[in-house]
Amino acid sequence: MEKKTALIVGITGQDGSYLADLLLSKGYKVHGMLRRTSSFHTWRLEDLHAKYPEHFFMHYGDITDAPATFDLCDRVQPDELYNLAAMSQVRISFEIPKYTIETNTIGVLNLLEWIRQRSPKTKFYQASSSEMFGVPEVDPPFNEKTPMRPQSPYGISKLAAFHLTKMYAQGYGLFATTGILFNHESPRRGENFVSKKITQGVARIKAGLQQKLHLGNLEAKRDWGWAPEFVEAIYRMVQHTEPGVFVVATQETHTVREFVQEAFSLAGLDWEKYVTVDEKYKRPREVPVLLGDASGTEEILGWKAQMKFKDIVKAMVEYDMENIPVQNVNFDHYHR
Ligand code: NAP
Ligand code: F7E
Repeated sequence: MEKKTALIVGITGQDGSYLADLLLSKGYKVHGMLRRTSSFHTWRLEDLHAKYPEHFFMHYGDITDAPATFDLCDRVQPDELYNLAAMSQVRISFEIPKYTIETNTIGVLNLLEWIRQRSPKTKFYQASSSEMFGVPEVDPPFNEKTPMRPQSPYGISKLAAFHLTKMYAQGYGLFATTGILFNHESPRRGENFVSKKITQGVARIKAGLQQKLHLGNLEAKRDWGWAPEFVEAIYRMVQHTEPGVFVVATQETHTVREFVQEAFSLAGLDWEKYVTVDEKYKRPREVPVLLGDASGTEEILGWKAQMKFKDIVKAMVEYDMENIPVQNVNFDHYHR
C-alpha cells in the first residue's frame, strides 16, 4: 500500500516532535514546516533524521506567509495536514496580541483556504485549547458543549480558529477536525511554561546552580496530562470516520502550588525556602481553574488518559536532574 504523507506545521514544538515520531513509526512520510530563526531549535527532532532518513523532510515556511504556505502544501500534497503551530504562551499573548492573532487565527485560515481551493481531500487537524473556555458561566468540568469565555488574546485567537475549522467542515464538507486539549507536559515541554520552569528550577537548585525560583499565581488549577498520550488522541481524531470536536483531558485538576510541592519533594528540597512569588509572572486576566470532561472522546475514540499527575511531575524532574539545564540565558529578564 502507498505510504500516507503528513505535513506537520509546528513540528519543532513539543507536540509536533511527538507526533512526527508517532507517524513515522506508523510508516508515514512526514514533512515539517520550519520557521526561520536566528538560532537552530530543532533539538527535539534530531534523532528522527537518523532513524528515518528516507521518510522525514523539513522545509522552511511560516503559516502567516500565505504564498509560501500554499507553495509548500502544493509541493508536499499531504493526505493529512496537522496544524500545531501557534504563539502558544498565554502570558506573552498579552504583550503581542496582534502577532498572536496573525499566527493563531489568520495562519489557520491560510491552511484551510489551501485545502478548500486546492486539495479538498486533505484531512486537517487544528490544535484547539482549553484556554478557550476561560471563565465560563458554569462550573467545571468543561466539555464539548460548555459555552466559552476566553480571557486572553491567546484564548480568543484559538476560539476564532476553532470556529473557522468547524465552519470549513460544515460549510465546505471538508474533513477539518479539532481537539480541545487541556495542558499537557513532558520533558520536551517549552521552557516558558510553568511545569518545565519548575522542574528545571528544581534540578538547577539541587545542583547549586540557582538560588531562587520566581513564580506567579500558585493557586491556579490545571488539568495536566502527558503529551505523548495526547498526541495519540490527535492521531485517532484524524483516523476517525468523521471530523468533530474532541476534549482531551485527564479529568483531574491540581494547583501550581501542588506541582511545586511535588517537584521539590522529589529532589528532597523544602520548596518554601526557594520559591518566591513575583507579580511580573501574573497575568492581566487569569483562568483560575481548568478541568476537562473527556468522556465523549473516550466513547467515540476509545482514548483515555493513563499517566497520573505525580508520575508526570516525576518523569519531568528525573529528566531535568539527569540533564541539568545549562542556562546561558537569564530567564528572569523575560516573562515565562
Ligand atoms: P509549542 O511547543 O509552543 O510549539 C509551537 C510550534 O509552533 C513550534 O514548532 C513553533 O515554531 C511553531 N510556530 C509558531 N509560530 C509559527 C508560525 N508563524 N509559522 C509556523 N510555525 C510556527 O506548542 P505545543 O505545546 O507543542 O502545542 C502544540 C499546539 O497545541 C499549539 O498550537 C498550542 O497552542 C496547542 N495547545 C497546546 C497545549 C499544551 O498544553 N501543550 C494545550 C492545548 C493546545 P518555533 O519552534 O520556531 O517557535
Ligand atoms: O501556566 C501559572 C499561570 O504557562 C499554567 C499552554 O500550553 O496550556 C498552556 O497554557 C498556570 C497559569 O500554561 C507561573 O498563571 C504561575 O495559571 O504553564 P502555563 P497555560 O497558561 O495554562 C493551555 C491549555 C494552552 O493551550 C497553552 O498553549 O501556571 N503560573 N507562575 C505560571 N505560568 C508561567 N508560565 N510562569 C510562571 O512563573
